[in-house]
Amino acid sequence: MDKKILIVSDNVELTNAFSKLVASFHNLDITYSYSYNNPGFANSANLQVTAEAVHVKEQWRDIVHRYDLVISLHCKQLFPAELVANVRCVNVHPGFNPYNRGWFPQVFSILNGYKAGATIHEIDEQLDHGAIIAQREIVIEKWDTSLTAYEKIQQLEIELLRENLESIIAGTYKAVQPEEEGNVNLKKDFNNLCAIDLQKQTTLGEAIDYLRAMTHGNYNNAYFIDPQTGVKVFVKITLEIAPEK
Ligand code: 0FX
Repeated sequence: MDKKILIVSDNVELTNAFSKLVASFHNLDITYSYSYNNPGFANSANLQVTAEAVHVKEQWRDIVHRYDLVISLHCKQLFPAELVANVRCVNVHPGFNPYNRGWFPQVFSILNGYKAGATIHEIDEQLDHGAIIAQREIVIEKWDTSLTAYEKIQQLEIELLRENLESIIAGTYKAVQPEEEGNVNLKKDFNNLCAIDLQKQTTLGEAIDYLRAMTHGNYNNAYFIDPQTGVKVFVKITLEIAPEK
């Protein structure tokens, strides 16, 4: 009988990569889905699969009934306890658990120096917390921004998926509980980071680290308010490695 798998994702690139990886597998019945509050996902020009909206808190009974396995590829919804207790749920996470679990891990790794990377783990009731199936670290260089670190992490997530997909689907991996609880950052922690205190005393090294942590392509993250005019100004940094002489 076909194994029924639900993919829940709010990340188009990972969804497309996953669909390519499973193309060579047989006896799988895969449903792709995205968060009910992220309708733009389904209309994304790049999306290569058909996907339906899902509200995991409201639909957990149906999901448990219908699927043998749920895989989250950056699903922005928290899985309820009833869901994770009744069907095997696996998460692909853009961080090196248990360090900087939660929101935008590489941003916090640039700031606090904790390990960054990708982790595939079983989902339990806590955020990015369950037993680890596979993980690998990336090196964050002094010239990396949030974006360049994130690009490395996303490639690593796809590699880890490629290497472990068979055992994830079959459930034959040996998952290991993280040795520590680590630390968690929430969306509000990131939002708090965005406001620049113009009076804050720091070293230039720390200031550069802060700005590269907040620089992610076109996103407007870090900002200050001009005290004279009240104008809000977004700040990004450009880092360029000098050519070798
Ligand atoms: O999907 P995702 O890469 O990851 C987030 C959480 O970090 C992760 O822990 C969770 N498992 C997942 C479900 O949700 O987030 P994103 O696609 O919204 O953002 C990707 C990167 O873009 C982020 O790491 C930093 C950057 N970014 C994003 C937003 C929305 C910004 O710099 N500013 C922003 O406002």
